[in-house]
Amino acid sequence: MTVSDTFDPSAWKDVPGFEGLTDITYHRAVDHGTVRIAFNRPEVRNAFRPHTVDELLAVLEHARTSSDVGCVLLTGNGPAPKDGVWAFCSGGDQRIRGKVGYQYAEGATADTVDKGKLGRLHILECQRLIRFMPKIVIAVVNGWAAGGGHSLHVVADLTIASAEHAKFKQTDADVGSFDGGFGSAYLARQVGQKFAREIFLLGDEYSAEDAHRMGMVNKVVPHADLEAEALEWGRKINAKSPTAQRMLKYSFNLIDDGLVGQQVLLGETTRLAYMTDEAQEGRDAFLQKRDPDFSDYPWYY
Ligand code: S0N
Repeated sequence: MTVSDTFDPSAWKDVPGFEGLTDITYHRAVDHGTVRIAFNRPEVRNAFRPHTVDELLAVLEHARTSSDVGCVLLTGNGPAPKDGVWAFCSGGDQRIRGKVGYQYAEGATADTVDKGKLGRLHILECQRLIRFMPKIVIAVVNGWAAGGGHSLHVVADLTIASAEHAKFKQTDADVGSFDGGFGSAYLARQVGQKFAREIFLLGDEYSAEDAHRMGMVNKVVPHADLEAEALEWGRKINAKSPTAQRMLKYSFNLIDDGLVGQQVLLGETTRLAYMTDEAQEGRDAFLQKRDPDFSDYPWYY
């Protein structure tokens, strides 16, 4: 099966339960816990409409809750049939943006649509899933990363970019949009305030090499090798301690995530603590209606 010109069908298998996807594709590596999520609307530079975001949320949540998955690759299928141009993602579909009509869901009418869903920016929920899931997310930028697509690469843990086809452009201010969260403020953590402001305020186009020099791309790879390299990064990530990888991700996040970051990291330490005899003594003492005896457990120093 060919989903993209650079997709190697021998390296991937379908994920049961996700056969009906229309706007993205979802695959799992044949021999390790890496999944590949790809925008599948190359005719519009892989722009996402609300339905695309619904599907993205569903597969991200599946990856988050699959205990044998450690790494998520996010990319775009391509190239565009019309002109051969590659895209990672060009952000929100501007033909739909801001409308509050029943086009939200295919088949819905003005009478049947869930009005609570209209106009919501749930791509931000995807950003939060990427940010907080205890897995490593790699943006595999194979072409245009623009607008909300640029923000998705920013929020990913790592970015690998095609030397020939990756292009970065923050178009938000051209179309009256502004990602004031991770897309901008976290970008400034990566490239510094001056470059982040330049990227947003001028809206210029940057090559993979430019983005690497600025510090928002980890590695620039020949286009033909991009997916193989990303898969190899996934293999390396999956070979390491899941606990260590998770704690590292949350430790890196903490300084920018305030109390939520503290909650996420400390939630993981609570999970680890619950596995100790010491914590189990406290639980058992309560259940046995006796005083706990912590005398076996030292005050480590
Ligand atoms: C990516 C760009 C720079 C590529 O330029 P290039 O190669 O010259 O291609 P084009 O000829 O421009 O495009 C080819 C075809 O694809 C269509 N198309 C491209 N991008 C989009 C898009 N985002 N939405 C809809 N269609 C798109 C073109 O129209 C063209 O179609 P045809 O062949 O029929 O003419 C260039 O394409 C570009 O600048 N694209 C727009 C990038 C952009 O501004 N994106 C939006 C930025 N903002 C966000 O993403 C915020 C999130 C958001 O908007 C949102 C999301 C969900 C819900 C609500 C919102 C909201 O803000 O309200």
